[in-house]
Amino acid sequence: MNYKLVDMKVFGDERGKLVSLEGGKNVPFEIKRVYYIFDTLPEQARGMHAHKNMEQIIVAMDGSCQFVLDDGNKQEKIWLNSPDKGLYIGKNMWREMRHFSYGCKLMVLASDYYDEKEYIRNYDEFLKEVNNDSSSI
Ligand code: T46
Repeated sequence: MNYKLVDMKVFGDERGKLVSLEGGKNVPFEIKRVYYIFDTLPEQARGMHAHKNMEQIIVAMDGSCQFVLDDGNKQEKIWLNSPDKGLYIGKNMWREMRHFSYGCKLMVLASDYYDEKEYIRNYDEFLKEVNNDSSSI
């Protein structure tokens, strides 16, 4: 499974806490894009796609949600619920985000610019890609 839940180093004192993310250092790629997701709803799932090459680190800045991660052979579910945890997702991983808490805010660091052609939004196509099956449906 090409994902990892990473504990971030937290600089904390009586004033609060700070986490620093640096491309090529504790983030294992050059950061080309940052986006964030907010105003989500518990009954509305997001994701349902994979990326051909994109790597990302996702942080729940506030609230929580569940990620369902699927490499085409097995599925794992993890909760993202703390700003000191980063979910690294590499290429060819189908993801679904669901069970958002009210007020959940996700920040995402991405290894490349947005390119819709880089998405796989059809699950059968994803299975073909990961199984390296060149035959058409
Ligand atoms: C991912 C998960 C965690 C852009 O125009 N630029 C962007 O950088 C992004 C990320 C999206 N968009 C447009 C494309 C759609 O029209 O914003 C709209 C919503 O995107 P999408 O339906 O892909 O959102 P999610 O939450 O399903 O997925 C997003 C990322 O797209 C995806 O890469 O891994 O968050």
